[in-house]
Amino acid sequence: MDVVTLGESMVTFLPGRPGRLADVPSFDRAIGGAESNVACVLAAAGHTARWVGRVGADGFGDHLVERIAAYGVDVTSVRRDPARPTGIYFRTAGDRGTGAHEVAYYRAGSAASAMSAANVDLAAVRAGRVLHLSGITAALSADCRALLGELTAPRADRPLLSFDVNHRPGLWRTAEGPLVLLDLARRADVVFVGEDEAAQAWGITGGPRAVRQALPEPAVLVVKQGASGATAFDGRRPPVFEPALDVDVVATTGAGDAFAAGFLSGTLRDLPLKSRLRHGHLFAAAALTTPGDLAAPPARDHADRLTTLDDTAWG
Ligand code: KDG
Repeated sequence: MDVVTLGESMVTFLPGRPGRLADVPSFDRAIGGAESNVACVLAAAGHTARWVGRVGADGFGDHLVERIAAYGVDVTSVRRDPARPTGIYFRTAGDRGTGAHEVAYYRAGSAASAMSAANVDLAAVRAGRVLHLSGITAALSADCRALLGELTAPRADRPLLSFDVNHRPGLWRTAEGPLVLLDLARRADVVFVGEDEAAQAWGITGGPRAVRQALPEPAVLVVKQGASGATAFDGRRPPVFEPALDVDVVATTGAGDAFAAGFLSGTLRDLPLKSRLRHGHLFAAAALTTPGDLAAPPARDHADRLTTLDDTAWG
């Protein structure tokens, strides 16, 4: 198995038209969940991927498992909880200029929030070359935080640990969120964080180098700089900045997951840092130009052709 991801997936309700949540009359059902998004995109990019999660024994749980499996993701370690529901969420169409949108989560007490080291198959989680986790899971419950603590603890057979900070202030019920996220990021081998997240969570405002100063531990740190691009630090050479593709944004949700999947795809293939960043941007562009949280990236040979275009084609 190339990659295993663990986290909460939700049935997502996408607005039938733009406007405030209060005004949108109908929604289309889709799927979301940062970590299963990463698994789906990696599977679509030709990697073997497993998603580990917990959903209710309900129709929404069936829908999630079936849709994620249809991407080619291994779902054999997903557990069903007869006592708790599958999480769902609604969102509005992003503002065309800023991408800002309203989100309404219905996930408190969800099946996924009951994940713990006692009910998750830890061997299945550790069975990949890469284990991808995100800060969203830490916000779900104390049990989920303890599970992440267990999975990120140093041990000889730990897979390459990838961590997307994914700071969701609206999900945290305690004030310790930023510190928990910093601690988890420090334990990981590959970390993804937005410049805006670093400012919001940790008060770091000096750009990518300031983020690196505060987070020297991960072997690879990727600081995402929104529409302008991303900077990667690997400790072996000067940081590498790559501009993002200039696309007409339909919805920003899921773009960070697609970026992480692209970067990890390049990591699994041992591509140079610049190429990993370009795969990240390319996969993110696919997500940015669709309304849902998830979009399949270009096929591998196509992605390779696009990411090896001359620098002039890349901004
Ligand atoms: O990154 C996209 C995710 O935010 C979305 O799919 C839903 O996992 C989700 C969340 O917790 O917001």
